[in-house]
Amino acid sequence: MHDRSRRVAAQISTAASSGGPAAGTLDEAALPPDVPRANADSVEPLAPGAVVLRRFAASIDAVLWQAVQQIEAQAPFRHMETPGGFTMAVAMTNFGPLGWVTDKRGYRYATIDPDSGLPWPALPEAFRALAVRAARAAGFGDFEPDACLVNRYVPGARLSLHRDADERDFGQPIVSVSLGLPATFLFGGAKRSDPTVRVPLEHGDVVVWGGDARMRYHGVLALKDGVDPLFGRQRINLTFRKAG
Ligand code: MD3
Ligand code: FE
Repeated sequence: MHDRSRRVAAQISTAASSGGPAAGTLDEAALPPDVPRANADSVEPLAPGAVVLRRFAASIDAVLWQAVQQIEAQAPFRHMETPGGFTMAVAMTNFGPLGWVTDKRGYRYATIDPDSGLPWPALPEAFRALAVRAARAAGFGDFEPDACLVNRYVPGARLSLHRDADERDFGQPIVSVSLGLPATFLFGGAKRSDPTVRVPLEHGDVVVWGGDARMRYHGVLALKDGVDPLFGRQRINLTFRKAG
């Protein structure tokens, strides 16, 4: 095992055995106002079931960026419509056998891109490996994603509080990868009206949401303007799911 992996593994076992607060409460002590940012491969327990792997994806950002650019040719980003008739501020597309879609008929996973009539682009192996490694690092050894929702935020775009509830097995985690401009993530509770905690997420940060965190409300504050050296004036978020 490399030194780096050993350090991460040690930190994870510490995080896993430290107990933390009761389910449904946030470990405020794990969320200092100034979370370290440039700290390569640090592991932070965020709440029961949620682990932040700071900059876990940073070393393969060029591969991720290339694939995100290439997806435009087969399955371009689009602003989907919610069942309530609103157009989403976040533009979306998907990699993998299943893709998340929303329209007037509702939310669902679909094997065919409704805009093109074609399957979604295959999940690149580097994406799959990244998600599997992150899930394993957080204690989910049997995670095999079949869906990768790709969210694109431009300055001003936000994602309102929601739960991810369209997957079959809520025992499987969701792995999220933040790329490009930094964002403030809102992490709520079991009810929409529960208080939220703000979590800054930067380029390369990976979060694994499982266990008691899996069904909690969450969202993203309006993206602040800026320019990322690689991704430019946008934030890309990948969410890996076992949907089917
Ligand atoms: C917490 N995306 O695509 S990723 C989404 O940054 C979504 O684009 C956000 O919420 C984004 O559904 C946040 C973080 C995330 C994903 C799934 C979760 C947080 C979660 C599921 C349960 C709890
Ligand atoms: Fe979500």
